[in-house]
Amino acid sequence: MAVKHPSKSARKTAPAAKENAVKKTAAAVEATVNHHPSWHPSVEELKKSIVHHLRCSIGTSEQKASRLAWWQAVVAAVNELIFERLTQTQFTHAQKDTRAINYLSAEFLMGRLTVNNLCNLEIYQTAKQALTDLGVDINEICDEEPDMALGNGGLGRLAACYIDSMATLDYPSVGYGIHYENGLFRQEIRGGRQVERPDSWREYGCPWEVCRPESVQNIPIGGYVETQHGPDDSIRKVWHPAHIIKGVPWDIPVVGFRASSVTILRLWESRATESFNWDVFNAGGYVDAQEEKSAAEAISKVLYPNDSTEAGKMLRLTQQYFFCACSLRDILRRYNRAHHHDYSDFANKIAIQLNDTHPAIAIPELMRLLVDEEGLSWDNAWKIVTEVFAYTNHTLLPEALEKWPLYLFEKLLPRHLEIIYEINYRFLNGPVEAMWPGDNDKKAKLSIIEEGMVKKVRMANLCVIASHHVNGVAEIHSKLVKEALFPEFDAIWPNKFCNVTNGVTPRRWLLACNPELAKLYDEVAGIDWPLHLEACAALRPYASDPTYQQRFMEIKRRNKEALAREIKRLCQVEVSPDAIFDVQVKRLHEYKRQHLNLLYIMHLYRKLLSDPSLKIVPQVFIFGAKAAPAYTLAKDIIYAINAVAERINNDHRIHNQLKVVFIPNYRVSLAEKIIPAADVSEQISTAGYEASGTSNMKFSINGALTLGTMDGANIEIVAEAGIENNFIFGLSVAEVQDLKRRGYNPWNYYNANPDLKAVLDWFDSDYFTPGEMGALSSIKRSLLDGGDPFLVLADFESYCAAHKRVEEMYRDKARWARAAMLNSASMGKFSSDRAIEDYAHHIWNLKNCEIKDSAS
Ligand code: 26V
Repeated sequence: MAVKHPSKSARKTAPAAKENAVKKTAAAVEATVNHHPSWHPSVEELKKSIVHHLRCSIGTSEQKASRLAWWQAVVAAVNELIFERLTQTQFTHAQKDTRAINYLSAEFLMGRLTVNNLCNLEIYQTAKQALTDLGVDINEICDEEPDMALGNGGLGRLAACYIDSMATLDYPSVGYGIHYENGLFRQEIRGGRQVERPDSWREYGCPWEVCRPESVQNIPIGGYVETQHGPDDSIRKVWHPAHIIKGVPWDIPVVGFRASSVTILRLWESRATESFNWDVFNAGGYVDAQEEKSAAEAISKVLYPNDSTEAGKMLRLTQQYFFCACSLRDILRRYNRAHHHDYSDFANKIAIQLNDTHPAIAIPELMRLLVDEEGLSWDNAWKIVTEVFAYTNHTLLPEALEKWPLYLFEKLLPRHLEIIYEINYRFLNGPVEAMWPGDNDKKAKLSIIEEGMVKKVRMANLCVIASHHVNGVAEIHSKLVKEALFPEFDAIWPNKFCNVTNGVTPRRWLLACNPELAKLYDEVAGIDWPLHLEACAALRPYASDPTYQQRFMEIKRRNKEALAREIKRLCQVEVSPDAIFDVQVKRLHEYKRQHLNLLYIMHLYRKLLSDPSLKIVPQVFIFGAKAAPAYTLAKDIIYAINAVAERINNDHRIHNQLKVVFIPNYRVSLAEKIIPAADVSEQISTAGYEASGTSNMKFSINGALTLGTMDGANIEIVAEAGIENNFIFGLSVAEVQDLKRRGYNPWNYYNANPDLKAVLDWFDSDYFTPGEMGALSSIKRSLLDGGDPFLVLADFESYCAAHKRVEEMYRDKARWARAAMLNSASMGKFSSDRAIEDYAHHIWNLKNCEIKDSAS
């Protein structure tokens, strides 16, 4: 199925808002292009291709095919279009020897690819029609696709949005990560509690991925370092590794919108090397050989459900090293195809972004490859390294900043440890000594090595020292990174620290997940808004227009009805689309304060019980959250939400005015159904703790109002959408710092507020856990005896007041519709395209590269 692409000018026009003259709906455009065989397949062509693949690739027939088989056939047909474009993209990049960004991330939370790829190719309607003609429902077969859950939460999903934008904007780019056999665990709720089950996203194979045996890498690990003395007093370090692990690359195509570029996400799978195995095997050690094989394969077996600090340190460091070592060899191999081991141009051609400290080990590994293997001098290699790497910080939580025990390095990566020592020595005796001569306290604070009972390697310090730029992910966060986390580094390198506010891809988070709203934007903003989200501002003038308000709220209504059906199916709870859908979906963590939300729900329930005539706006509180398996309090909070939900949902005294649902197994594909249906977006972290948040952006784009603190990107969101169109409450970052400095005592709030006291005391009863007195007490304990580290009690009153404002505004339908529309229409800044342009211009110094049609 040969498909040609139109010229760039036809694919990308200026922001459509400026071109109100010709406004066509996307469906209309698809309809026209379908008559243009050189651009898109027609319905007939696509049908033919799907049936062909059903028969010849999948080996079944239209009569017998299961939904899974239909899905596989659709993917095979779509891949034909994608691979042609991928080849063309790679050919162009190689021919022009373009500078490229290599995005290193231990996580890519891709979710499902089918609908997204169809939308980015602009053939969703064509595919829908083709399948309808074949008697198949596109939604049903797309629901067959397992999520690629190769990430924990915000950080991993951000990486997925960013590679979508890099491809869309024609930036030469590769995403590098780990081909986990098991992604983030599947969550089941049994008796109200979280149970973790393995997630096997490719149990029946993943039709999007392609194995590339020609690019396999061999990775040394363990062993010892020999120092060899040369004749001229020179010293050579020779690493004698204990094991060699094979890295097998799997490529997943990343389809830019309107197929501008098709780039790749390259994920490394670990395997045992045959040679090693066979030596042992031949010597009669079959069991040893099997063990060696298992150990090697264990490396990419499972994604660590982060936030669990202690377990599996060794394996996690091995994972990080493994994927960085594979990726760097791959980068060097590509570079050397054109440059034949002349590294003078390396930093001009290669940029590497470190997504948090997880890939920090790439720094000493690149030094090792350049110095030990390629024979560069230390100074030359260090110059290259510091021109290549940039680092993004994603959290200020001290317990989340990676520090690896030194003994692990000695065991796994002895040569890397030596290199880290050398980097550290030169740093402390160079810039640090120059700025603070003789100040040993400063040296101890800034050293890559942390002294103590167990010496540790501070990965963040290593990243800051080696990177040309260090960025935070929202204005407030970047300010704190610079001023609170790394002030001395900022004093040494005043231009190193910067901000790139996060963004999300409007293709997945509006075009694909909310087709009706997307259509409305086609109409008012023109069809290019997915490339220029700021064009959606064209809806703002209509925010007070009753006709548009009605249309906007009818779309929301239909999304709520769809979610209500899903909730019925998944939770067996009946909820009314007339109620406010108040949503908090995100990883469970104390700093995100799901328990503040729960306290309010219990408070509201208590009010309804104590005043049977009380009429409130009906409300449905919707939760979705996974807790790290070892995080006991987080799991207790999930249990508490479910226990409270069970009681409230079955209490007829409150006349269905209040419902609570916990949707199990929250993941990207559920987010795509939940977010378009939300009225209220709960973004209630303690100010200063949520680096950015990205679901806050997705909710606003889809017309939810933010109920949130002045934290992370919330601050920038309400600056764009108007604070009066959202519900801001609670202590600010400065007030949090101040209260903590003065000494925070949660008991004061408990004793001063009878409503709060009553709700907290409820946790000690068996009201929500009949027969199990005190089953929820751990939450109360953490908030009182535990000192309430995230100031839940301090913000309770202000949170209640904000909820009151929510109810008031919701009663005024026109006011609400206006606020919802203004939120949605004001999110241009939060497109990941803007974020990637920021990175490209300010950090990567990267130019885009247009991919021409293969036939032209
Ligand atoms: C890691 C850990 C590990 C140990 C214990 C506690 C803990 C808590 C959080 C984390 C996650 C750290 C990295 C991360 O996922 N950050 C998130 O990155 C998003 C994308 O920039 C951002 O929107 C979120 O605000 C931020 O939490």
